[in-house]
Amino acid sequence: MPYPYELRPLPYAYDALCPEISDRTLHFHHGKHLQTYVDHLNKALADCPDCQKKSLEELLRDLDRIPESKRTAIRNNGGGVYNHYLYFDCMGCRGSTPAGNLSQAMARAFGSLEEWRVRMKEAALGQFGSGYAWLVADGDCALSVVKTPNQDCPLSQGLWPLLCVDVWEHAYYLDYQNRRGDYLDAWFGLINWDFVSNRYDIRRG
Ligand code: MN3
Repeated sequence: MPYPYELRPLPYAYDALCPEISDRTLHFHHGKHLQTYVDHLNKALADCPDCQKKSLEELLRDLDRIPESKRTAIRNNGGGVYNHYLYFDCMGCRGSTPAGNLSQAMARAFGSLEEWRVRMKEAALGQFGSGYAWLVADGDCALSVVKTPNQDCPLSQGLWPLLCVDVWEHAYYLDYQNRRGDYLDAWFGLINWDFVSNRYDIRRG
């Protein structure tokens, strides 16, 4: 994904996540909200040739190496692009379960998939205001659950994001209004575990 960034299509149709997430929500979320992050990221990078040469991952991993005048805009809008692509990529496969190495690592870290769900929901409900809950791997490929505010990305904390759930109200308000917990319960059933398992294998190398 080099500069200038473009809005990547969803990996499924806008109505693929119905009824849990409506096509109306996805149209706004992908076509409007994410598009705005893409536009603002390009604007922030327009007069920073050094930043343009780096990948989005590199930018977010090393925010301290970005010129100070650009740092906040790239943190917010670069995170906005990266986090949304991961969020959308991690959905769309009902009935899948963690496979292979990821399944074993989850058993080590959480005991069971059910226990992971409890912790993930706790993190997502506990994120005050806007943000995300994440399944992440550390440098030793050990797993944990973290939450971040706004568009902050775990890459900036030296963690590798495997899976995230967006708990900004724009992700669920049209379908669930204030019921964030109901949205989360539905989201668990939409996870594309094959994608997440594969992402973990890539991280392990
Ligand atoms: Mn969002």
